Amino acid sequence: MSARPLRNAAIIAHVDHGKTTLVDAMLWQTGAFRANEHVDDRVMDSTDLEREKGITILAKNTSVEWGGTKLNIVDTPGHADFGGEVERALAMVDGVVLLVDAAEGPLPQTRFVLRKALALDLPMVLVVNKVDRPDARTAEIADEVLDLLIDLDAHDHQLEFPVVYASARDGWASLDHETPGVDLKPLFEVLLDSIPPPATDAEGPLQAHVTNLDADPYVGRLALCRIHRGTMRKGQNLAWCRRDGTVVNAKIAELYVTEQLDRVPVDEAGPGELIALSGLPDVTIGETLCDPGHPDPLPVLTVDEPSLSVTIGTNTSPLAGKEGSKVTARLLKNRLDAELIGNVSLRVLDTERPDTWEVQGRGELALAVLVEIMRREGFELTVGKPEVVTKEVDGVLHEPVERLTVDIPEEHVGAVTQMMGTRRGDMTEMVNHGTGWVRLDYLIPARGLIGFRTAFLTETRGTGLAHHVFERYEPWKGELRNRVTGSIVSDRSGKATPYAIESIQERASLFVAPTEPVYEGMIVGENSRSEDMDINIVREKKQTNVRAAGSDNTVKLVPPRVLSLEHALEFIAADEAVEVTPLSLRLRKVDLDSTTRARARKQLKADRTA
Ligand SMILES: Nc1nc2c(ncn2[C@@H]2O[C@H](COP(=O)(O)OP(=O)(O)OP(=O)(O)O)[C@@H](O)[C@H]2O)c(=O)[nH]1
Ligand SMILES: [Mg+2]
Repeated sequence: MSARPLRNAAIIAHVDHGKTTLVDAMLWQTGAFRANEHVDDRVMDSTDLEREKGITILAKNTSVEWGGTKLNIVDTPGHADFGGEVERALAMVDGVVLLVDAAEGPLPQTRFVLRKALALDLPMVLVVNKVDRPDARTAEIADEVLDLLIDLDAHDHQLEFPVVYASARDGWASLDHETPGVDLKPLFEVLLDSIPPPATDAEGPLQAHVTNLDADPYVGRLALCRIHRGTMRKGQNLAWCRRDGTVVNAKIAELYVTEQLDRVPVDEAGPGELIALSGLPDVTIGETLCDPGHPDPLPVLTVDEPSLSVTIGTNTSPLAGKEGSKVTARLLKNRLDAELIGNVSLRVLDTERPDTWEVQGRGELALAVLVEIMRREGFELTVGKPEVVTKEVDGVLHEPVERLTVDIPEEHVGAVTQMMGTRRGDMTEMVNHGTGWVRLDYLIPARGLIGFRTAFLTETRGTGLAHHVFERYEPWKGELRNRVTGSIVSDRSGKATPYAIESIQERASLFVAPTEPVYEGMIVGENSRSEDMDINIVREKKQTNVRAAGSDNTVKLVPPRVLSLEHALEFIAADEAVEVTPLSLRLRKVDLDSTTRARARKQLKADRTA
């Protein structure tokens, strides 16, 4: 084992402010790659979905060596829906690097991660990143972070922190905002100076906290731990303090530490190290591993509660079973249970249906990512409309409220303020940067944000930027209507025809193309009016012998609107669902039968007028 000095730091920031890019640069400049080696950008974003979406979803650690000191770095996701990953990462480290984009400044997730770091009283280094941007406001950012700290009730000692200016993309850092740097040396020096080394009680009885899980194809489940005290040895016996309070005897099989991007087997690891170990097949996050003579559990890790839920069930559409390999309720339940083990931000609850579960998560993206991963594994699913998770506080119904920041060109302020009003957003601040862009801050019920993005982009002609993060629970704010349009529903099964599409396309925006299979109760478009409309989308043109054959070809068809999974989930109403298979996304009514739906609509009208 190396007796090198050690530092553990997490990089935290709002989404896209450049965390993973900075880790790339740190790896390059400490010799992780050969000069001529081909390495993809953002090497830590290693899963398929991360590469496709260009965002970090899972926190991951790497290590670099600087001047003889080993620096473990945990790269965290910046998207609000994956905040649970950040909370866990903070449990592994002794300090944080807060990254803030020099042009965008602090945004909602900056506030969230900073609040978590303050609560743990972790020392902080501020890195103002992307100072190369032409619209950078480099000199203003440190003050904005200071304001944010004061707003978050930081203690006096937390208001002093070193500031480093950087361009992660170009691989340099500087202590002076007016002088560009040449490499990351200034950043490394500040980090080693300001992030304290872990407490080094190497002789005390072993105590290690399981903060994450991973899987290895050869040795099975890996527990990722921070060693808080003592030394851990390969093959050693452990007192395994379980979540339920019991203590079990266990034995470490393999022990690994991270060196750059690799997990390296070692015989022992000392206090402060971040390690991975195998040998505990059903270990879960938050458990403690101790010296057999000193079972001394650390508090079970807690993360913020989920605020959004969807129902996920087996595919019950008439087209079920044609495209996926995993279609049974049992397979689905096993998969959801398996997800719970590594993803502490999720909850799975039973519903009254034996083939459907309620899955709660941090936001639409977190839930959509789970569904996307499952469909790639071969699942066919029915996913319901996202609903907020409410709770009773002192007998009063409460709902989650989010902090929302929007950046928009000045000319859209009127339209956006009006739109926020109907969604019951309360404006808390308005800043005009004098650049033609305005920043508006809101507190808004999470319900008001369901389906918000599409409407917001329409209002701002695609230019607006919006970010939100959970703030707190507040009393229920009353009725709120998000979608003003109805659905166009197919009244029978068959294949959509050009003729039928042409006759409806002026009054609706359609989701299906000619020859696509449809079924009774499937949603084939969005009605421009507020009510639902059942139509025959498989209608063939009457053949007459007057017209020339092939006249269908002259029909001018508008291409169908293709919804992504996130958009589909945003779009659907309470009585609608999304059918997900490995190959297709279809929107449908929960109740497919057009007769019973018509009856229900009539009943609703009668109730309203009564
Ligand atoms: N101009 C400029 N762009 C940068 C810089 N650092 C990162 N970027 C760009 O910003 C984008 C986001 O970078 P990432 O490193 O993925 O950001 P992140 O903070 O890891 O994002 P999440 O993990 O999804 O929260 C990429 O397009 C980078 O190329 C920089 O110093 N200057
Ligand atoms: Mg990242």
